[in-house]
Amino acid sequence: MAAQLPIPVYTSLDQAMPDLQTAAEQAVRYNNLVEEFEKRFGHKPSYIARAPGRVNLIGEHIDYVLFGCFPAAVERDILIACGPSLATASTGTGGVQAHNLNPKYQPQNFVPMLKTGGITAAEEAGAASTVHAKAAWQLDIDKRELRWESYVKAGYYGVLNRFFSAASGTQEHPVPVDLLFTGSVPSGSGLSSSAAMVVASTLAFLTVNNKLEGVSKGQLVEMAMENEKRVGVNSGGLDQAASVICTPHSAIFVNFYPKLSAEPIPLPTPRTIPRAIFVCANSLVVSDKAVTAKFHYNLRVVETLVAARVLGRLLNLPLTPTERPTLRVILTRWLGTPEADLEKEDVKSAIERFLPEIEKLRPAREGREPGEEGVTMKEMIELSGLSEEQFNQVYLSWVEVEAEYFQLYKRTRHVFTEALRVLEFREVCVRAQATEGDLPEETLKQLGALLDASHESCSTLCESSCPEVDELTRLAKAAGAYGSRITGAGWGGCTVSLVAEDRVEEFIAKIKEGYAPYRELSDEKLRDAIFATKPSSGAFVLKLDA
Ligand code: NG1
Repeated sequence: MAAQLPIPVYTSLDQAMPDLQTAAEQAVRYNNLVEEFEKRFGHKPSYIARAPGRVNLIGEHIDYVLFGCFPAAVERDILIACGPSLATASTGTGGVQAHNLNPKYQPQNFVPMLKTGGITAAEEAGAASTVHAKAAWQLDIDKRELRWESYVKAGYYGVLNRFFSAASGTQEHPVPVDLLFTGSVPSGSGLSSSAAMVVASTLAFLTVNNKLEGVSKGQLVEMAMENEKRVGVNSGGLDQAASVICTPHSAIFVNFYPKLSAEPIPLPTPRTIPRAIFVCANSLVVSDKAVTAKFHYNLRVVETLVAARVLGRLLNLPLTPTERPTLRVILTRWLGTPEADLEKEDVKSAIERFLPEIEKLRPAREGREPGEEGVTMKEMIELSGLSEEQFNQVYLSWVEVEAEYFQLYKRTRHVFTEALRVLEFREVCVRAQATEGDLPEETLKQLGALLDASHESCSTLCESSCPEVDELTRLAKAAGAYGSRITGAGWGGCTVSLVAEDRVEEFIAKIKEGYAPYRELSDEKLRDAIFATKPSSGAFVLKLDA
């Protein structure tokens, strides 16, 4: 249901913020952005599009396999002041002037081109306004290099191809747009600055082009997911769903199969004795996800996809040579139940029953050195039952990956145990919600134990952690956290820890003392690196006075 709601459009900050104090605090930032926009572009912006980052409480590296996750939006966000451009001469049809308040990110101008097989439709037909039947919009995105405007272009792509392509039957042209960005989500930290950038950009282009009406939250998530793939990471929908669908005071249980759905679940902390909150701590190890994708993120995507086929074969399930089922789909085939009939409780018991089956994937260890317990590319192709050509076509033609050994068993074990922990986490929260009066500390201990187990699995089976993040989780536990884990894609980035509210200051002081990279930081930088989070609202548009 939450995914079917429209994107909120507010006319004042009081409507958009969970309380008046937050509205007053944020007003300074919003006003400054509007003033700076006017200085740079010579006219007032019409809207501010806003998309938050997120902290994933539990459920890592399972969204692209289509298992549910449990994120909450954070208060840190991306804001874009935007409006139709007056500088049509320099921006052209649908041209964009994109500026960023952060001087690190240089202003960028770009114009989308409608191309048919390498030449523009205008070149082919000799008229700038011709929209060719097979033409598609193109914006140059260099996937080898991380550039801030790539996320803006990625957001624009989906809007162009959905609303301004010949296939959509329109003769309309996109309007030239001026954009001014500001952001408070630290990049490369696992708090999803990239998804916030793509969601906010998609939203800004939809709004300025007057295409927001009729677009549901779920549709915006799907567009943003598709758009983000253009930057080179084959991500699932966790970040985009959190950034778009979350509501204040709640996390969401987001499910991707058989279709996107989201259930807001209030966190039990306000009624637990003691109260507890989530604290994010940035390891300050920056993971450049787009650049390392071939041996980190995209490799996990391919390993889990191949594991699904191999497991399907070992279990004698029906498989066609050209399909690429996920582990979630393999579970459904093994159950033989139509997916629509499955409730969360059924998925949970199905996973519990399925866990022994995945042992079939365990590689024979004979003749292998420790640490080489995966399979080579040659072995993996053999196990898939496909010819080398078929295998390359289905699993490698759309993505670049690099590994000596592919860890089909470890990744699969991570996926199913993590999917189970998410459902258990949800269950504890739902039970707490239904309980009258104060909740016992036991509830926090249960949630904490699930966070710890999740981290252990990310570290040893998914292998998406790094020594610094592991150290931070150990320090967090020693400083009294109920549980602590890596959040987000990993190989750096942030941890999230569940901490008793009355011990947060002491907790932060202990981490500062224990984690060497924090000792040098100024108070301001430290506040940026380690902070308590309140679940915030999802994306919205603020309509400004004309
Ligand atoms: P972050 O932390 O934003 O890089 C990535 C993926 C998610 C999910 C997590 C791991 C993107 C945009 N997001 O998140 O879909 O797979 O890793 O759980 O790539």
